[in-house]
Amino acid sequence: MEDPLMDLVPPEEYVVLWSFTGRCSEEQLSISKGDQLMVHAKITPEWWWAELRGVFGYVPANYLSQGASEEEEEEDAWQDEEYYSTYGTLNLHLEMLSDKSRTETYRRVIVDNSASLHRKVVMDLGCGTGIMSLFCAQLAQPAAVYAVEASSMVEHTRELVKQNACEEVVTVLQGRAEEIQLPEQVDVLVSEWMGNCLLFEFMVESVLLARDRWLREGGMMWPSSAALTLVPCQAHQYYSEKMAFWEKPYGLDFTPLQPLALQEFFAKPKFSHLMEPGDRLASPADVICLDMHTLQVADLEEMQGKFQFRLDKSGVFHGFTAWFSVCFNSLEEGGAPVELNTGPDSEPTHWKQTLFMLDEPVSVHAADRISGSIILRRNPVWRRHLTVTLHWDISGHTQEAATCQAGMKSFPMWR
Ligand code: GJV
Repeated sequence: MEDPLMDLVPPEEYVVLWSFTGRCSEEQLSISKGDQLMVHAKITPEWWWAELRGVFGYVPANYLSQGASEEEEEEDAWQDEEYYSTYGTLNLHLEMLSDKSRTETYRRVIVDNSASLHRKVVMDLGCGTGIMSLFCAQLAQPAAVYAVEASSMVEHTRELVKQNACEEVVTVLQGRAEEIQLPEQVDVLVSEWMGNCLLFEFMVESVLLARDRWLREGGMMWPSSAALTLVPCQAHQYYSEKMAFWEKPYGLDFTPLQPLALQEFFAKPKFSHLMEPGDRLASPADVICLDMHTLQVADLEEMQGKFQFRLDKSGVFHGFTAWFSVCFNSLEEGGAPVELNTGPDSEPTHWKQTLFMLDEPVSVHAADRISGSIILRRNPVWRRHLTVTLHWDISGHTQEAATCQAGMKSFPMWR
């Protein structure tokens, strides 16, 4: 048989249209709808040799596409129908409003800036039930607040504005921020757009587009900047619940299920993780910083950050924990900024933290160094999704020699 390497072409990126479960015995890959993979060789018209998250195997060619083209597909790529319908019921609004740390921070920003907001024009992008707009109208004296909301919640928002006697100041506009028309430019654009790992959902794109259309020159973005923070950590409890569990349940050896467990529990990041203070192996570091006044939509396609941690204790390196913070600059020259931090040292928020588990835990020692990079790649088809890739090098010293161990793992969020 001919060597398949003979057919090598430059690898090409494809996206998976339908999920497929491969057979290990035939060297096939299991792939999920929306996965991005690299095709290295088109071995036969039916079966291509591809790489997904560092693993090679055969995939059925007719399950792959080189990207969305038709308009209909593009709309679906934002999953807007599904997305906005989840904001049409109370559930998520209740979760956001019950998050005191989040909601009180936005209120604090308005209170601290109430004098400067006098006669200013404000846009509240994705106002939901209208809470920020109501804060503005009641705690400051803006000239106007335009509350923009695309979900059907907007019908109730109008009523709430009336009920709280703010209809003179607050105008509720129904529609997507990308499409609505405002009667004037605004001085302040306020929005609560942050998702898990900061970018998930990519509502930030709507905010940037609205900024470029409606924020007047020199206007203020709230939040004004955002940062993603990372720390190498232990996760004994999660590891034992999902992976060590199979070692001896009821005295039986279930370890053949561990590869399944790896795929099912550790392939994607764990949202809503609460990192215990004792689980961190080093001091956290900001790896990606965004300036909301200068950030461009094109920048969102790929963001990269580097890190170098020096471990302050020995333990087990199970993975990385990530969270974000945002900062609201003062409208007054020299005024103090307000920060909202979703990390483990701050008051908990509904975002909690995000845990990225390695495939295998690594024993590490105080003074070891973990350096590397994080890349957030936006999914080319599913525009609200992304893939997070972590590269790391662990270097340390034993009495005899220097040691070094490298690793890499990609995590789809969610597709
Ligand atoms: N235009 C109008 N409303 C929007 C848009 C948009 N482009 N995008 C999101 N929303 N922090 N991850 C609305 C959405 O319907 C919901 O009510 C709110 O903004 C989401 C805010 C929290 N999501 C987040």
